[in-house]
Amino acid sequence: AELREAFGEALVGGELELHVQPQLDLESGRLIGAEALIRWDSARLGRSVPPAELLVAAAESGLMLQLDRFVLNRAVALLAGWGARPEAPAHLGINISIATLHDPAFATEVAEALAAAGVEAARLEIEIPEDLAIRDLPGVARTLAALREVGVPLSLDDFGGGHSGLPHVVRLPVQRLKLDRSITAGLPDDPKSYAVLRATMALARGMGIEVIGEGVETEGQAFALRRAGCHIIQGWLVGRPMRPEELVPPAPKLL
Ligand code: G
Ligand code: G
Ligand code: MN
Ligand code: NA
Repeated sequence: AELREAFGEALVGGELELHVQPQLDLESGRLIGAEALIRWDSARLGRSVPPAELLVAAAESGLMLQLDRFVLNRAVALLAGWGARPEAPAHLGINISIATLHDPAFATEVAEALAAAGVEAARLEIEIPEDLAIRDLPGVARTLAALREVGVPLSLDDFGGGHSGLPHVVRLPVQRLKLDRSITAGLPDDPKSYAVLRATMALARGMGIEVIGEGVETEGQAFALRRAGCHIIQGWLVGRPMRPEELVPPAPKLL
């Protein structure tokens, strides 16, 4: 109960922040994107609250929609601040909850937020939690279609992490698959991980979409991904989630 109250205060009181984790294109050597991840240092609780716990507090207090809107608006403000600076990431991905994806009006809010800040729709990316998309495709289909109409790219998060069903995936209007870090963790040696990687690359090629390798911690993992044709990576090897102003171009040793 105290957690829920504290969260409600944090949401209006400015305690929530977005950190960003860089995504590197191994072909061009450029920082091409970033993922926004929520962070909460609670003064009242005297500790930083992990995202999983924060999300439970948001759900239990009925504040998930407000949290998603906060994330949307902060992300759009970050993109506006980065502007057209050549070293800034071209796009920023946000994580959105199931509840919000059931609300077709969300697409209108996204369009309005982008227009108000003068940010191109192509620069904001929306990450769809894989389990949700699979479980309730009809319920989110309208919102996803509306978001595509706005021009926002969609990515399917945690792909290959256990919930995926191929027939569903091919019906989702996504531009990117984010390969789950449990698969990356098995690279380069585990044959099953490598099989999932290859199958994912073949699927993406067939659909004409991109794959991004998540949770990349070692050069061996990056090399295995690249060899399989996956040249966009995210993970500690490239950078930890960090405050937006700390985001810098990748170190040359990674290229
Ligand atoms: O940053 P970290 O790896 O601890 O995030 C843990 C989980 O919380 C991830 O699965 C991530 O998708 C989710 N998450 C992080 N930030 C957000 C957010 O702003 N909104 C939602 N809905 N989920 C988030
Ligand atoms: O589910 P989602 O992909 O949104 O979750 C992102 C989560 O993964 C965040 O909690 C982030 O802190 C974590 N993460 C990011 N990079 C790495 C990594 O290289 N290794 C591990 N173990 N976790 C990572
Ligand atoms: Mn994500
Ligand atoms: Na993921």
